[in-house]
Amino acid sequence: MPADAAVPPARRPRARACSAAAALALAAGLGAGAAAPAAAGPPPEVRFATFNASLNRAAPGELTEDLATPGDPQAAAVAEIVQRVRPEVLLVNEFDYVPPADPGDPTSSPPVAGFLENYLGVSQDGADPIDYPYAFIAPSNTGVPSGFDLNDNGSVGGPDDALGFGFFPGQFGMLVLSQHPIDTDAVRTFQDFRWADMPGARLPDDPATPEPADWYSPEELAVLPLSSKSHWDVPVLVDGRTPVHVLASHPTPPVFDGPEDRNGLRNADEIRFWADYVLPSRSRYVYDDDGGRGGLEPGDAFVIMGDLNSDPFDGDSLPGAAQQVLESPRVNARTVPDSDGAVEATALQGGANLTHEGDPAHDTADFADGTPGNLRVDYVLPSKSLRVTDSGVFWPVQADPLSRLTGTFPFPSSDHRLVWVDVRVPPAR
Ligand SMILES: [Ca+2]
Ligand SMILES: [Ca+2]
Ligand SMILES: [Ca+2]
Ligand SMILES: [Ca+2]
Repeated sequence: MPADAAVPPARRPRARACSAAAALALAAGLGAGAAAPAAAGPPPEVRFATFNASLNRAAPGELTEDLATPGDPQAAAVAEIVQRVRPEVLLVNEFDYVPPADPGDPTSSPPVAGFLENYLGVSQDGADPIDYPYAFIAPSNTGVPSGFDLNDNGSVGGPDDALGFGFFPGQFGMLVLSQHPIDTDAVRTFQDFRWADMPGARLPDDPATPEPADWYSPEELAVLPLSSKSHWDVPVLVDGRTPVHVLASHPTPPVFDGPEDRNGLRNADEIRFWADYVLPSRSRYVYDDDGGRGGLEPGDAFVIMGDLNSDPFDGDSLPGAAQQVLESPRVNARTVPDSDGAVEATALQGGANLTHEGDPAHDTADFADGTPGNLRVDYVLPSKSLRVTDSGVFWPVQADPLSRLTGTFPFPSSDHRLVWVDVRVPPAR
């Protein structure tokens, strides 16, 4: 096996009908999607990736501090993975939210600035630095006090009574980085959309009472959002003109609860939100944080990205939860990103992995092997209008020197692996 088997080949945008200017841009190592002029030939390929990078910390300010200078070994390993794969559009899950110093410039959020300047922008162990001129961040429900005893343990407060599990507001947030411009005015967020406002919401039941779906009181449901972090529709403009909607989220883990399964049910509805959002016939109930109604139009191109905390076959999520998006008539899920490293990990780690129904090559997270085992939980799911040309999961086999970046527990970077998909983006009409 070649030493760099886990590293995807560089994209070849317009390789078959390359203009001289585009060839020069490529030779100069520029992101051709962002830099190349419009040219005849096949539509540009764009690499989209999602990575739950575990860039969360135990207390507010810690991530800012860790990224303010080079030398945080975990952030360096995360950055090197990004530099090796070189996605043009990247969703980072588990990146603590800190408001930007300049509200109009997301890259001025201190940990974002630190990550860009001190890690991604600096060669990590010989890999080329990578620039992301465009970014999007926004507040997260994690760690925001609800004022209610949501977990019914008899006291109010703490991470499990927050609007989304977290020890402080913004912990486990999200970050979108892009080499293509972001249509900032068209971004929509769904942080405040209430779970109870979803028709047919899977509201949990308190098994100790005869009334159905009564785990949460009406007062609690009046404040409880659907999204445990946030749901974002971030349109990136490929080549500065063709919108592709990045649909970013990080549904709650379906565990850490009781027989009422409040987290499993919420996880399934957080995933369902996108299945509804991409179908005009099902999205009428949706409202965003600015009061805008509805979802995508029939012709809109999109990529659903994120750690959805649901494997289609194994683990603890509700049966069929991941299938809501995988089997959507608008989603192109035929090509499943895979890796040799995940197959090797299942063989080496055994345990629950050996009883899994899902193909181990599709796993994206290295979880405990007693339960639940390694799972496919991280997704990059393009719309059917986008043709997939290549894809993969960055999970090198142990003989690959880059295996030092993913490793074994306790992981040098994250318990999740970066998932990437290349798609052809037809120019907007
Ligand atoms: Ca409580
Ligand atoms: Ca009940
Ligand atoms: Ca494992
Ligand atoms: Ca598995």
